[in-house]
Amino acid sequence: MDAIWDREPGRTISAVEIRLLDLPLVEPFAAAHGTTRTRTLVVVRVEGDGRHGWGECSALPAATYSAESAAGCLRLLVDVVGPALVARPGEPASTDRAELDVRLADHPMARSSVEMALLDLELRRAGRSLATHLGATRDRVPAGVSLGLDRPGAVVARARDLTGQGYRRLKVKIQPGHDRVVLDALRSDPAFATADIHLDANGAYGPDQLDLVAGLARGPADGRGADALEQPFAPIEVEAAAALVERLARLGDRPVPVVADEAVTTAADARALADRGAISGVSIKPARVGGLGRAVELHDLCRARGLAATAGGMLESGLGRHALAALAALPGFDLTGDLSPAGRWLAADPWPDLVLGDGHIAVPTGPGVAPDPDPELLDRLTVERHRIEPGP
Ligand code: OSB
Ligand code: MG
Repeated sequence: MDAIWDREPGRTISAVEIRLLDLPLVEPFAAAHGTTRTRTLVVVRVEGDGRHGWGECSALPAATYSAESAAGCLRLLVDVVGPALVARPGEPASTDRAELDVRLADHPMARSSVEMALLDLELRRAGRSLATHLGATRDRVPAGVSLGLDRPGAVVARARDLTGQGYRRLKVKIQPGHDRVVLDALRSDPAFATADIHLDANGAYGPDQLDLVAGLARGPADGRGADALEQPFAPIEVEAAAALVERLARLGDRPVPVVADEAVTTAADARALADRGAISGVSIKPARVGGLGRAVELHDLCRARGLAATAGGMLESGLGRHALAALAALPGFDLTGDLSPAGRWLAADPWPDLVLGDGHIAVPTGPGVAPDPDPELLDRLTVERHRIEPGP
């Protein structure tokens, strides 16, 4: 899977183009880690042998969810990674994998974008779809959608609209003071009494709130609870997470999964947390974990360790969303993921979007990761453009 990083003789990258885009949102998206108002987004285009490939760096406009930001990734990609990727005359073509990995070690989202662009180029060359390359076993995946923080009544109205559109899972953002009341508002509506509802706290709870958090999960005593709890505690609160997993396990033989998002960057993170009993599932986001290759590695790890897996989104453009849909078609994703078209939040997007139909997202079958963006819209939404070619 990671072979894409290896230097292949004769396969050179002749130019790298890095763009900073400013994509308008349909409306602000609020979560415990902050509110996203406009989708500043970095994309990477690699060129070689008369072909090209596109990659998305899904870092958010500000470093709120993780330590990476779009602006920070842009600098790293423009100043360090781009120049390392292009071949210089008289020098061996392109940097080798180990070198790039060192440069990108602390920037999984930047790494993910480069990997996606190189992979897109290779897959287009081979006429192969990403889904086939990753080992997809399904041609469509159930659609799931994430709902930002809002007043309970507004969340219910939003949920009604989204289930009407066919979404099969609602991932509802929560934070202290905005949890039970939202869940109760949903569950007391007959439309959502048995709906698949996940709660995502983005680490907003402290260890002293274990009782409250545990009380949000569906259990024998509370049929109105949630079906999954995503990142209730901050990543460092491993003991609280372990106590939660243990407490939920006592409630029945099909315990509500405690899904790590921010707490897992690497497979080693997931192994360590699983060893301590502090997770029962992982939201696998290609961007957060450093790319699609590592996402597949985590998927395999989840299967081997009996952990639930869900494909997680980062408010990507249609490009990143195409990659997410291909990944989500792997057999180990047993919880419905963040599988919604980018048009759910982007008011304008140069990339073709995923298609929602009959409560499912069709897994893309075309060559490469995604079709090409609309060049005019791309230029119109570009705020910075850097082209890196071999130096003299
Ligand atoms: O915590 O899952 C999260 C978006 C940006 C950063 C973090 C998260 C999210 C979402 C949106 O919840 C999920 C999506 O892209 O559909
Ligand atoms: Mg999350």
